[in-house]
Amino acid sequence: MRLSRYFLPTLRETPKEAEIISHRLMLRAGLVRQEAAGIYAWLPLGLRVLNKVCAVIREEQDRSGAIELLMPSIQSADLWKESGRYEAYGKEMLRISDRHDREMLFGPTAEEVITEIFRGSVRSYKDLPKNLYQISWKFRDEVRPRFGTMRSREFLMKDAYSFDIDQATARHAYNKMFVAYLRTFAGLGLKAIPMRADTGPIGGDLSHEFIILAQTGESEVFCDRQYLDFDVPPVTTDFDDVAGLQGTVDRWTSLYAATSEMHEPAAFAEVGEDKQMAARGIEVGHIFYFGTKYSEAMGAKVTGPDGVDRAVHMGSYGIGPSRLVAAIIEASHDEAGIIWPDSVAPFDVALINLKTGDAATDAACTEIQANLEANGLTVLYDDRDERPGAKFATADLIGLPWQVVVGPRGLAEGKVEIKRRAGGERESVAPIDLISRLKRS
Ligand code: 5CA
Repeated sequence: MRLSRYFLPTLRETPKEAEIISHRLMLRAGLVRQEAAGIYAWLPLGLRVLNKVCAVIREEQDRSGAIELLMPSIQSADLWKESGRYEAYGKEMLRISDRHDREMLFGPTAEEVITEIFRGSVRSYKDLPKNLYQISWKFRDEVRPRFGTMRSREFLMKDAYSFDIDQATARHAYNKMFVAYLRTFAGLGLKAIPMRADTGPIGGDLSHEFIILAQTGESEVFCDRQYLDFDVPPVTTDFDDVAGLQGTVDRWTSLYAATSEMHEPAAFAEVGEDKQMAARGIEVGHIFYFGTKYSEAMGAKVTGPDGVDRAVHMGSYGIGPSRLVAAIIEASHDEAGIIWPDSVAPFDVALINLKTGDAATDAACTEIQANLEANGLTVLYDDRDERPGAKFATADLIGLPWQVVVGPRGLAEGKVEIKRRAGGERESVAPIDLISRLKRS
């Protein structure tokens, strides 16, 4: 993609309304634009990152056996009256009436809709277990939307819902998501720690929040620092291995880790002082087992092997992709801008032409772009008629993992320069060696 033809409205000034670094950088780097309080447009560069985050999430959901579907964002209030949550949810729910004065709402989550789908289609224990997920926009009329897409009113959520015949199999479904989440956050270049959590309006008694440590995080967290060195379950993990998965979850829940709502100072005191960590964190995922809370209220039953009908055991499992984009920036930036982990970078390479208009330099850049793209790398080619300083600043700000710098002086010696955005290391290479160099790491 040529930058001169792209849509990248970067800002030179730091927007005053943005309190935290990720919000400032998302606005400055032209990733998002606020359209109303807590409501954002995703601009082309931001959308590429958001899509990459979703791709990593999908890959791990699919690997664990979950199945994707898509539910409506506008839901009928009747379903929520059945579950008893219509009144309970309060002002956070955006209530709408249609032209026939029917009560509708913009879904803040989808337990009711998925339960309705399930009860309409599944009758027997033989159809279980099932885990169905979607990635879709949710709306919560937060009192204080803030920090950009970190706590917005409209936000993207991956929400999965598991259905099982009894508590033991539901536990396995919970463990599958637990392990899929560990892999997902690692795949996004993040260290997330599962913490015992409060269940809030979702309900249930078994719940973990996945927290990323960051100074600007909204949650106060207390945990054993040894979690930071734990190995993430490998790609070869067998999700059908009940005992194996339980072992992994047991290990990842063996040490102290709790958010402030669940904090027990006496238990925390038993963690050796050198291992105690009191920090701030960002909640990027939240999983719940809530048993038959919704299935009983809404009549979602299956016939068991004994011929007797029983309410299914359910869990729900959320991740916030739009929040994650901000969280990744909180975890990975410097004073010049964003540093994207490779897995979510909007393009792999920023190709910088130091002398746009110079025939030889232009030709070399065009050829390098074509060559990189032919080898599967995505390239944002800065062909604008700007000074090199401005191009370097843009490249650092938008944080693509690699910069390839092409100028007449280097070309005269048969070289271009590569810079790794993360560490800032520079290297001179012949254009022909670019591919092998960039693919090596
Ligand atoms: N139904 C359950 C799980 S499917 C649920 O709603 N869980 S939740 O309330 O914890 O939300 C799931 C995830 O969505 C959170 O972990 C967070 O990553 C994201 N999220 C929640 N509220 C917001 C918000 N206001 N802005 C951005 N992301 C949010």
